[in-house]
Amino acid sequence: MTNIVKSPQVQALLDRAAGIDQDGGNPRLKAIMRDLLENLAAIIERHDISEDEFWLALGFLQEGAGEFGLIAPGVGIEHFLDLHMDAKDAEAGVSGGTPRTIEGPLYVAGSPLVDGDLTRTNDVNLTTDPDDTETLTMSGRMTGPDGEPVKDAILHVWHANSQGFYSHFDPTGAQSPFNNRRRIKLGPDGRYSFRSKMPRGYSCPPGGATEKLMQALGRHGDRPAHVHFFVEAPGYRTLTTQINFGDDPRAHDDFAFGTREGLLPVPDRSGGNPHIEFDFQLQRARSDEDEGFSERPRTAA
Ligand code: MBD
Ligand code: FE
Repeated sequence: MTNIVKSPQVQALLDRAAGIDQDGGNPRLKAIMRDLLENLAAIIERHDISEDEFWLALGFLQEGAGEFGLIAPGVGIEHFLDLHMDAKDAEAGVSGGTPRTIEGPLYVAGSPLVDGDLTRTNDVNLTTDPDDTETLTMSGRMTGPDGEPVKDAILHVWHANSQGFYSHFDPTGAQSPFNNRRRIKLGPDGRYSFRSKMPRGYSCPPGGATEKLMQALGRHGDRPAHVHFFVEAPGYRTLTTQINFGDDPRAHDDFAFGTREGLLPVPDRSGGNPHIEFDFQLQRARSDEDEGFSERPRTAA
């Protein structure tokens, strides 16, 4: 195996390419680019990557750019971001509450904000398109670190329909905007309750870059059925999470690595339709930033 990455010639090339010898530019970006390029060079050397292979990979990324939001969870990096945030929390002595898990690429900002204060309403419905599958109901409590009810929370919910498709991203064009998407404004008691239609698991678009990559890795591109949540509330840290169904045999076989212990409630089917009781526990915000959302670009409609 050749061994040139650490040579003075290549090190000088990497320094210059990352602008290390220039005053201008963004110092953080320069440091990260320097590392990225050196690691890329080391991989080329370690695997003796040919010109053909290098340009094939670049062409794949170029053509698949529209699916980067799907490739990131598919290769486990979105989950790694969670593990990294968990590790930083642990280091800072921050713990407790409902586990976070990946947002995924299919949130749409601006969904209808509906009254979910259970002293005023008893019917919050997420599904506005006809769907001939079981009704799913979900309810529970939103509490803080000391078990206190969280006041005035907004619970964002989004999930697929019975075909595994999300509104705004449905290749059949069948769904109306914001089907299975709501922001539910809770009352002072922190209780929530909604009804919806049972989602099916998601599969990557057939023939797309993510599916091609998964096939080349000997993997599949499917997610088990799941329901996504953001929880925001004054004074508390915004939570990004999801649930899977604890009785779903495929719950642990997620191409996007979103499944986590603590996020696998088992539906109660004794009343006919599945009902899930799930309590959210939030951490207290330590800064304004904690109360906000990541600046990830999101579809808005
Ligand atoms: C999804 O529905 C999803 O939640 C993720 C993370 C990736 C692809 C589809
Ligand atoms: Fe999803």
